[in-house]
Amino acid sequence: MENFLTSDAIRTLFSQAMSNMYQQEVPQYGTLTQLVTAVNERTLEAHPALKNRLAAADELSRLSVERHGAIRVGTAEELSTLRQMFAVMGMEPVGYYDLSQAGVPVHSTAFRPVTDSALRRNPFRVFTSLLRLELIDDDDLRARAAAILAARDIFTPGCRALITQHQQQGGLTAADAAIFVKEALETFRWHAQTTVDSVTYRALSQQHRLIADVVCFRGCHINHLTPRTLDIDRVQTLMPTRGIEPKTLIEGPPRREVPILLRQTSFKALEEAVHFNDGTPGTHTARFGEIEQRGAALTPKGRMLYDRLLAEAGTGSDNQHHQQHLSAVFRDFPDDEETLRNQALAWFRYRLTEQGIQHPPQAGETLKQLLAAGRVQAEPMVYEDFLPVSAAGIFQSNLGDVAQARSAGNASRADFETALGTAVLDEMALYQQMQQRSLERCGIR
Ligand code: OOG
Ligand code: NI
Repeated sequence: MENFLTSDAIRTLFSQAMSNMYQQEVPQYGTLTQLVTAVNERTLEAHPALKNRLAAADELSRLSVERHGAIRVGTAEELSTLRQMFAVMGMEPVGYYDLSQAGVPVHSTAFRPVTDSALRRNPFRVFTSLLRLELIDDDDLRARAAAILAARDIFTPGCRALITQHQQQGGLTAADAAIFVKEALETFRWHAQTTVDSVTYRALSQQHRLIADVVCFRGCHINHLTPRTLDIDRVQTLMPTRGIEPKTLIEGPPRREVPILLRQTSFKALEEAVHFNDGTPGTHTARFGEIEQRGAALTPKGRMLYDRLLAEAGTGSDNQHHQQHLSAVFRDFPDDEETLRNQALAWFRYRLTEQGIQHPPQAGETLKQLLAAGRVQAEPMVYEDFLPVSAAGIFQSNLGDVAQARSAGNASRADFETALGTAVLDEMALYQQMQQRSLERCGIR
């Protein structure tokens, strides 16, 4: 029996290699990561209670390795091969995101680990979008884009071979895993040379800048990597001191006592030099930097309340006012753990305290009694996914600020799953199972 590396270990090698590559490619990402690390350290020093609870929930160690990235692909074959590539790293497609309602001609999923232990080790996620060529209204241009995409292979032969080998053997040795990581990285590397001439590039770009970004290159370059901060407001304020200009608004919920879901901000995409294959020079704007602050995962009931309040708040043109307004609107969202739990607005992970280990739950004792007696403790679960409205805001801030309306709400989950080659997992079911299993581990049924 061969000695295989765990998928957790391969994922960590890969996310580290990706981070190193992106740091070389986009130095501002390195600067932003340093700022996030500094702010996280200060936040932990200033809030020992936060530090203790993160440590108790075994979440402190994952913080420094935690990242998400984003990529965009053009064909069903590319998407399904990516699914198989990410499977080697223990990452599965979770959730369906329809961005067409925001005028972005893509639909997406998030590849991420799904088990408690894998998430604790390294929750690396990749937000992956599939271009919807059917939303290009010019017939000739659509056919041309499809032909260009059909002629490229964004995976190296070595990467394809190791994916197959993994499927056949059920694992990879450390030596093979190292080669796999190196080969897989090639898919996400930046190419300054386009596969098309300047006329084609411009025609596609005029349809939608995203279309040119997906169609005109040899690979699906990683377009951002996002470290997790414990204080996004502070990082947003400090970004200009490091020469980084943030987008105007922080996306997502307001600052709260008990953070919920996901707050995000980014800096604008860089205008980078490219060479068209007719020999002329030009520029392309795709790659940027982003940070996120993660909070509690919400139940469907909590999520409905979030969506309603977010829609009610609308957007603003000034972050300070927008945040104040959001905070006012979100007064209707309970902001203490007990109420969030009692009203079943958020998911929780339960564990036995020292006392609970000494006096384990007996048949007939209720969860409420055990919590009151301090024998069981509840921690909100971290939200591991994304938010479509925020994602649309991030996309748009990088496409020039004018939204290009495409098709108002045109979800096509079935088409996406056909392209992917499998159904996406339901994130709510995953949280529910994690909560249930934590209760069972405590001996509560
Ligand atoms: C993806 C944008 C969405 C997020 O964090 O919501 C995203 C993209 O621009 O390709 O990464
Ligand atoms: Ni992102």
